[in-house]
Amino acid sequence: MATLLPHVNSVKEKALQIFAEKFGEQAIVCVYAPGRVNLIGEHTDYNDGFVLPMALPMVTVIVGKSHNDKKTRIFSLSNVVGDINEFEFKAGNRADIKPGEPKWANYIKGCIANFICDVPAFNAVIVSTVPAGAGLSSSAALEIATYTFLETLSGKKPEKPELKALACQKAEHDFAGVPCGIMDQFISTMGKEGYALLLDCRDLITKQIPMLHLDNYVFLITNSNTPHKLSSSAYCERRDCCYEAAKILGKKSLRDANMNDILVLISQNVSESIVKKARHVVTEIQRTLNAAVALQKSDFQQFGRLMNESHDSLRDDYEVSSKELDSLVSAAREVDGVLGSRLTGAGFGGCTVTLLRKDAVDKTIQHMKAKYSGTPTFYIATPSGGAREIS
Ligand code: NG1
Ligand code: MG
Repeated sequence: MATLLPHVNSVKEKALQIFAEKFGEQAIVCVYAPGRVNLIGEHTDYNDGFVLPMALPMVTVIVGKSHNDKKTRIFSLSNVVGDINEFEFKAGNRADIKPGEPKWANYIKGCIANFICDVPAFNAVIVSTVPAGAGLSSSAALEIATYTFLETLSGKKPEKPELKALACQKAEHDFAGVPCGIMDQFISTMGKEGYALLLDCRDLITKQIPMLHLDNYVFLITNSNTPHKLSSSAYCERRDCCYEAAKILGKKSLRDANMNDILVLISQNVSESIVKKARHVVTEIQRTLNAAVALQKSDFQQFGRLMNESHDSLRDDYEVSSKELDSLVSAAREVDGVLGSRLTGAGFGGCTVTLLRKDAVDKTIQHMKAKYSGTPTFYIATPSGGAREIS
């Protein structure tokens, strides 16, 4: 059976109750932001390419209230937080806020530092159902939830939602030290119920793709429960390879490269590793565009094929899969009714996403469990809405 996710309202009730116990009064601001699953378009965001994620029913909820003394106090209940789940710091000039320990608080501090104005001190409780380190964007959910909380608290919003996503990406770069692309913050902000989001990471133009006639099909997320280590050098190394390839080709980014350019790299005796990384990016950008067309046409067979090709390219060319992810993907593909399966997120661990017929869900889960050496968790991914205030 797939794990049942609590409804956002029950997460909110829990957060409100903890707030009342902790701070002896009622919270008045309640917001949430979702995690996401990327359906296709992996390691393309920082290459100015296309991505096709959807927002999940997994959410980070923040409830709180501003007050007149000088200290902001945050209490967090999520699996990201180790032993220290309470944190306080001096509110005031946002330019004075610096990253430090505990690490989880840096996402929050980074958002306050990158907000459009100074905010008063506040008390807050954070409760999240987005698993951490699983490639489902727990970090973006925390950032976007924080930013949304600050918007509601201050009554001020940036002119465009893009600026919110960019401010949170900057928080992740500067405060968490993760040089991530823009996909996660965008989908957590702009997710729409029933839609996937095609995002052009070059000019930040978005297109909502309706997931029509999905009735008989469903996306299944499988958490390998082998956490990925993102800030680990592997992500940065891949990024540097791509930038190097673009530089050799005299292009601004690999978005401007095509298969001929891959041949150019080969003819110039560029290292095989760089050629393969570039080839993944070039082919993945095209696959993502093709997948968006297939989804729009409800051509799920084609969508599934493209998911399979994406995984194979991530495994063989980009070299970011793991034996756990490969084994989950192979097991899924063995079941009749499965149209496609791939790793999702940065790789090295985390989750897979599988497109399959609804009536094949139970036997697919059973088969994947039987074939997998570890203990996986399963979630049905329904396309959900982006961050908002909850009244
Ligand atoms: P995950 O692994 O889901 O956190 C990371 C990046 C994305 C993107 C993907 C690969 C972070 C926070 N996010 O996602 O921007 O580059 O890898 O497609 O690093
Ligand atoms: Mg993350």
